[in-house]
Amino acid sequence: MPESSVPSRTLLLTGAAGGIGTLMRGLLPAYGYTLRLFDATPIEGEPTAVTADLGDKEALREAVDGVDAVVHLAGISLEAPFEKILRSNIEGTYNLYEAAREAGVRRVVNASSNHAVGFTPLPGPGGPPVPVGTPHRPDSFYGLSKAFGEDLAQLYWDRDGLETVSVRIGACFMEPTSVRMLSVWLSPGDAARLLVAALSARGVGHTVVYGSSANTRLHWDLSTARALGYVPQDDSEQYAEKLLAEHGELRPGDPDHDLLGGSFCVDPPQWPY
Ligand code: 15L
Repeated sequence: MPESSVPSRTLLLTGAAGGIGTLMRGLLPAYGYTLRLFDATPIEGEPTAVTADLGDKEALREAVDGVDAVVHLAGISLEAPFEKILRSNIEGTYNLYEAAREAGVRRVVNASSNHAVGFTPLPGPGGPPVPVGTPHRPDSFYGLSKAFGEDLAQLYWDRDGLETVSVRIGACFMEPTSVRMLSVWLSPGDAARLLVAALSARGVGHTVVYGSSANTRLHWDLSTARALGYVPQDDSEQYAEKLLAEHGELRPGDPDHDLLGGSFCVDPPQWPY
């Protein structure tokens, strides 16, 4: 496996106007990165941001030109009709990888999701955490597109030597807002730390990691993320008392208790068009 280059410094950030993109725009520059922003939605106060969608191959070619790495957050991040997922997440991610390959970009950090493996049963108390090698079991067309993205990344590594860290993100928000999120929460600060580790580690080939903080109620294996140098600093447990008082403990029979993707398995939230 070839060693990757020195830590990447100029990044293309796709999905820069989205929830995680907005948080990372605020946090990544402090780590010394220069960001080139890309989103289908114009970003106020960012006149140099590229406003284009992932179907625009020419815009993607220009956007990747000269960058050291890509942090790919763009796309639909909830459930949607298959045709829309196909265009945005499947064809769009392919277009991005093609542009990156042609431009000789060395590394992509790809936003995958826990919903690529959403139908995986959760371990009971004391059971082993879910490993990254667990088979894909998408819980939605959205999760299916994330499973595709991981396989696409593997192909571009095996065939073209383009490295990727695929991050199966849990739920990245300022605070957890449900009992399920006590397990899958990724604090914004830890998200930045994880991205920096994924950008800086050497020789990643295609590595899949779960993306969460060091939550007391964690039920997946963070060891591949830690092996990149990720040292999470947050734990959702500080919010547990309040959330449990509001919602109660999860019980068997509730998808949030039984399945990794929780309620996405039965009623995935829809992308707001
Ligand atoms: C995701 O992949 C979604 O993009 C995000 O909005 C959350 O709902 C998260 O999963 C989750 O599992 O809570």
